[in-house]
Amino acid sequence: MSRTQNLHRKFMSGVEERNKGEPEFIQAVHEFSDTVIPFIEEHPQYREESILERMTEPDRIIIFRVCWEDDEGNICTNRAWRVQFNNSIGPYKGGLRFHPSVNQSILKFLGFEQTFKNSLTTLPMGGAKGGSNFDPKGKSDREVMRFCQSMMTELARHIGEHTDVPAGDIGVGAREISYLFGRYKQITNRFTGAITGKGLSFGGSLVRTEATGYGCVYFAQEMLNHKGDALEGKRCLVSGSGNVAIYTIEKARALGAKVVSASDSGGYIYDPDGIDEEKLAWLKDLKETRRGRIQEYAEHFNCEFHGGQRPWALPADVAFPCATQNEISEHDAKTLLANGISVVCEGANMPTELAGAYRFTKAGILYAPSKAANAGGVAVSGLEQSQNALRLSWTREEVDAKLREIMRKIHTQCVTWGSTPGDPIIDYVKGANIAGFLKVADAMVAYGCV
Ligand code: NDP
Ligand code: 2IT
Repeated sequence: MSRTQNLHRKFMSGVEERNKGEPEFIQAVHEFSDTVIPFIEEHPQYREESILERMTEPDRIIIFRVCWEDDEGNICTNRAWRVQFNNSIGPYKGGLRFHPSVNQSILKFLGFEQTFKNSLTTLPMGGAKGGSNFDPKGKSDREVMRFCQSMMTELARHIGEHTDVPAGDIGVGAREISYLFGRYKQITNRFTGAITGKGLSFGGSLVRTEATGYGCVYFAQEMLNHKGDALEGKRCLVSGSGNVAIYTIEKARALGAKVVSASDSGGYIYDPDGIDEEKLAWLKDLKETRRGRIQEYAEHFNCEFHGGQRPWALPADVAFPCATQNEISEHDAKTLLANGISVVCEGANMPTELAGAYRFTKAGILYAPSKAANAGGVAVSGLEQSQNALRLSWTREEVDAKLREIMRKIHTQCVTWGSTPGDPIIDYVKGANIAGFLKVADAMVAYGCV
């Protein structure tokens, strides 16, 4: 075992000891420190200042009870969190997730990843994440409204445009953001950009809805172009059918790729002809308006539905995992590679298990980790904050051009820090981790012991 591998093992045993019962958080730190520790060994000032030890401890975690009344008048109780991970380079920023699986480990991993993702965007944003084990599925709009209002009654004390700026994530879309912002504005009596993803008539930014998916496809395009290849004509797999998946499908299609799958927690559809414009419009209506299930797509368009499965056994050139964490196992990674996958671009946060991610890196394919590939969403959130502060709105073309430029810059940073002289293969995991680390680490060094 090499010296740095030994250091990594020692460091991780401390992290595991301090974060018992938090497997997702430990996984995220493991992946990050694996590439950052060798870098720190070459730059001892970060070791002398214990930067990695400090970075892996959140600034604070706020945990609170959320009580709300359902339509039958029953009092329901949920647990909510805000993990304010690191505000070294800007006010805390990151989404809110509503899903029954939400727990402290998942929110800590997301807040940790967000810190470096936000650093990569080049915008001044710290890292945070929040959410609740509340399940919006099957709830009426009024129930969701009462939950959001109750949650914000507490959350409002901890956020603000210069403090912490939440946004959406799984289970939190336009409807939830509107309810949350409405209550925030009422309580504080201030109309500020303290939340992003707002509606266009009340401070939202054009392209924010599309930004994560579009940005993810722009990143895949950057990687392919860098190798002299293009997305056009490529056969793509997408998982999920929520915000990120839908706009990944839309942009991939617009750039001439063929997307043959989509999924939800019930299973996946396989559409060998590709999801075209008309089918996508139908899918958007199904998911964004009718809140239906992906199985209905297969019934409506007469294609295959595979219940309880993920689409990774289908042969393809490019995979865009866009549903949730750990949705690509090591076995799935092996299957994808055996079937000739050449690009994996992560729309979801940490969708690949550690062992699967190592397989992609070892195979030398174009593998874009989530903190680089899905940063377009938070980047346009940052642009929404800028527009709110300026009290004006930019056009769709302006925001889209800025998003493209940000994704291009993230790609350049990954190439700078992920290249090895004499080796044409770029390690995007290493590149994203080191580039994301540097800006935060330099700020922490400058602040001294705080
Ligand atoms: P949505 O709630 O809009 O959609 C989530 C999709 O993933 C749904 O199709 C959902 O299916 C599926 N899904 C969620 N949990 C599971 C699960 N445990 N097993 C199987 N399928 C699941 O969320 P988003 O599209 O916003 O988020 C998707 C991913 O992208 C997440 O990892 C999120 O953190 C990440 N992300 C989101 C950003 C954003 O701007 N929204 C920005 C950057 C990253 P079902 O409806 O059946 O639950
Ligand atoms: O994971 C993410 O980057 C998001 N859910 C978006 C966060 C944001 O503040 O827009």
